[in-house]
Amino acid sequence: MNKKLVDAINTQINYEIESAQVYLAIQSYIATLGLDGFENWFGIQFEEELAHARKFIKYMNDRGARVDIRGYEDPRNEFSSLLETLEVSLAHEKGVTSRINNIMTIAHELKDYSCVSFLQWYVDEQVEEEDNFNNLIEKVKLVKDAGLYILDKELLTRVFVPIVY
Ligand code: OFO
Repeated sequence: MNKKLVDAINTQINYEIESAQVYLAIQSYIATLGLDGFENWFGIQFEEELAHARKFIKYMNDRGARVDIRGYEDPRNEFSSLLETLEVSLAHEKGVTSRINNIMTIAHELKDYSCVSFLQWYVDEQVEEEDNFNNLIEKVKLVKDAGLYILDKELLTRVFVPIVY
């Protein structure tokens, strides 16, 4: 693989693991609010981010490219409300989408069509990631305390679905 693409994917692998830490920190904060469903939901989000990293790592291994695991910045641990955690999460995912799109641009420039095909999964996944947080923000704004209780119970049912890598 071209070094420029290897470097870009290496950076993204580490950012996916950093994303997992972002959501683990949010999960820890939400645990203090007594919202078991949201706590569960963010725990699944943590698992998904690690799976995103592993899927990239598997692909790099399959292409004979070297993966470098690096250190991370401290995630944010303090928030003022549930809604703020969701808004922070949506902003985070928009940043991830931009990063994935940049890697896709590099893959196109290098005519690495295997990588273009592989990256399409992440392009599609980011639509779902942003949609998830947009939906939760809208729902949390719509419901009052009683509704929040019902929504929280609904989120308890989210389970981690392993991805293929
Ligand atoms: Fe890996 O998609 Fe969220 O961050």
